[in-house]
Amino acid sequence: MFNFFKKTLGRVKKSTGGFFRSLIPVSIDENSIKNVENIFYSADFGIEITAEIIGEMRTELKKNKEMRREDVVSVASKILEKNLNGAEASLEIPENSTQVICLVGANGSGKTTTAAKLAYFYEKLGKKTLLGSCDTFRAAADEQLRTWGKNLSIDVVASKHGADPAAVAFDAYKAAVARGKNVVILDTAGRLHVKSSLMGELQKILRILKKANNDITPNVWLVADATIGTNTIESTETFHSEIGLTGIVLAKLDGTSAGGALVGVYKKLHIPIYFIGTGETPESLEKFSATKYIDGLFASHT
Ligand SMILES: Nc1nc2c(ncn2[C@@H]2O[C@H](COP(=O)(O)OP(=O)(O)OP(=O)(O)O)[C@@H](O)[C@H]2O)c(=O)[nH]1
Ligand SMILES: [Mg+2]
Repeated sequence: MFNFFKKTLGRVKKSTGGFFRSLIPVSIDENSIKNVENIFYSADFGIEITAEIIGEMRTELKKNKEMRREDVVSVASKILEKNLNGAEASLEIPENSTQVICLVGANGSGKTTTAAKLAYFYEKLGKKTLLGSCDTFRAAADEQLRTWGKNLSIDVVASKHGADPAAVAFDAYKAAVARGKNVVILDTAGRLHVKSSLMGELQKILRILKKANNDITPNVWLVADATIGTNTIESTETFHSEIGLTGIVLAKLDGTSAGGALVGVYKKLHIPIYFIGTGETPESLEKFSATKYIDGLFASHT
C-alpha cells in the first residue's frame, strides 16, 4: 500500500465506501490521470486492473477533455463488474447430506472467527452444523472455537494440543454424519503458504476426509484478510496449487481496506468468492455480491 493511501486512511477513520469515492478528484484531465492511477493501485487493485481502468479513462478523455468523478466511478465499476463476472458462489446443501467446509489461510486471517460465523449463518438457514477444531498447533485455538460453540449452541469436536489435525478432521466428519449434521466446518491452523510441510498437513486432512467417505468433495475455502493487499494474489496462488482451493472468503472488509486484491485474485485464478466478513460478531458475514461490493466501494458519504 502506498504511503499516501495509508496516511490518508489514517486521518479519516470511515468505512471504505464513501471514503474511497472521495479520494477520486471531482474533475480529471490528462494531467491528473496519474492521480487516479495511484488511488486504484494503492487500494490493491493491482497493476492489471488499474491499467484497465486507466486505459479506458484515456479513451474517454480522448473524446472529451474532462472527466467528472461520476464518470470515473462509472468506468471503474464496469471494469470491476466485468472482472468479477461469475465470482459469486453459493454452497449447495442437498437433503440428508453432510457437506464439509475446510477453512485454510495465513496466520490471523480470520479463520476461526469465520468458522463460527459460517456455522451461525447455516444454522439460521435451518441447517445443522458442527465445528471441528483442526488447529491443534496453537494451544488456545480449540478453546477459542469451543467458546464460539458454547455461545452459539453449536457442537464442537476438538482434540488435545499437538494431536494430528487430520485425525480431528476424521472424527469431526464422522461425528457430524452420526449426528445428522448438514455442514461440518473445519478450522485449521494458520500457515505461511511458503512452508511446504504445513501444506502437506492440509493435504493429509483432505486425504483422510476421502478415507472417511470417498464420495465427499470437501469445500476448501481460503480465508483471506482484506487488509493484506496485493501479495494475497501470490499466497492464494500457492494455496491453490498445493491443495486446490474451491472458494474464498474475504474477511475484514469492514475496515478501511477496499479489498481491491480480491478482484485481481479472481481475475487470475477464477476461484469463486462465497462470503465477505464485515466484523467480529457472528452476524457479520455476508454472501458475496459483486454489485454490492462495487456499490459499497463507490458509495457516497452520508
Ligand atoms: N474487523 C474484523 N475483524 C475480524 C474479522 N474476522 C476476524 N477478525 C478478527 O481478526 C482477529 C483474528 O481472527 P481469528 O479468527 O482468530 O484468525 P485466525 O485466522 O483463526 O488466526 P490463527 O488461527 O492464529 O491463524 C481476531 O481479533 C478477530 O476478531 C472481520 O471480518 N472483521
Ligand atoms: Mg484460528
